[in-house]
Amino acid sequence: MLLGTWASPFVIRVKLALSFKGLSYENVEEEDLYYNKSELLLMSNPVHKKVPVLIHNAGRAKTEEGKTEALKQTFVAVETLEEAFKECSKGKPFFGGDSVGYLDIVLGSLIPMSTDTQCHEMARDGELKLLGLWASPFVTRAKLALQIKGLSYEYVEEDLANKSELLLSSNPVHKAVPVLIHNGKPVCESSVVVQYIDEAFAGTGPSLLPFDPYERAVARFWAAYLEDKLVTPWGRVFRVMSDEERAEAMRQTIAAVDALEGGLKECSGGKGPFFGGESVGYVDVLLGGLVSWVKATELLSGAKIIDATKAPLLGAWMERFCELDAAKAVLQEVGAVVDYARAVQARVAAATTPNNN
Ligand SMILES: N[C@@H](CCC(=O)N[C@@H](CS)C(=O)NCC(=O)O)C(=O)O
Repeated sequence: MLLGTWASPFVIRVKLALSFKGLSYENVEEEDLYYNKSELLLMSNPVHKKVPVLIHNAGRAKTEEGKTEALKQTFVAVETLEEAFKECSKGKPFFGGDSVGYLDIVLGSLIPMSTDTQCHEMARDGELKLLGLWASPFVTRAKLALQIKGLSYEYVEEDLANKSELLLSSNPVHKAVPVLIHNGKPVCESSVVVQYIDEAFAGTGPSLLPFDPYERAVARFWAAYLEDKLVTPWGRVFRVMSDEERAEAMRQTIAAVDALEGGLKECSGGKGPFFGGESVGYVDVLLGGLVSWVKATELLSGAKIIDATKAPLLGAWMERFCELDAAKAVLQEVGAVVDYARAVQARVAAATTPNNN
């Protein structure tokens, strides 16, 4: 089911995707998106209260009990198939005997689902180079993902005042770090880099994005929320000049933490302290890359961004995250970030102060 309004370009995107995939769906038009949103919309997208919302398999097993039951039924079916194999193959290698039969084809079509990751890994393993800047929270995300996956790579520190030819040719659009270069091919934008590492090295180390497409969509929703609602205003804290503008940027950053607390609850499913549940996942890496900067911003401004009394799950998340070996290996020293942030603010002030000489 698709909740939308005919005029929205964002809804049209989803309609196009559904149409290209040849999928039929129920189109539910929001009658009055501005003054009277439907209960279904408010329930389905409580964070932004916006269309489009795609509702898939509303009746599918969502609870742990439901999933366990579904898994049990799968195992029972496998046992039955084992018996059927004995009966059909009569000691030969296939259901069809010496040659492949109908059941071999049906079952064989499922094999890529279980071996996909290994094939992927063999095909894509190779040389990895990371162009970075020690202080950058975005580069820290890439470092965390590589560390968690246990991948070795060559690290090249960039001087942003004098960018290398390699950086300019690898990221000609933004000319920013991080850039991950894999077998000579550049990948830009930290969130894209983290997803790439997870997908290209699916057979190595733990998975960052969940296997289930719905859970993956939920993780990506919170990743987008983090970028739009928290990282964007927080970046302004260091780039604006007036105290009023800085206070407003801080207010928006802190306000975003409220909803993120709900996101942590939803993603972790009560299974553990992380967005990924018991172990770190995609959103943990994106937020984790910011941790030293969050602490430095708190020291500089005197205001708490992640306040454990208001956001207890995130407070506990931060403590547990900092205890991880990967975090200890990668996160910047907070004092060094404080000095760096002061230098950035001084540069911004010098650039915007009129020269009276
Ligand atoms: N949205 C980008 C942001 C990357 C970014 O802003 N990187 C900064 C360093 S923290 C940079 O390289 N800036 C280029 C410059 O200052 O010219 C990402 O997530 O990768």
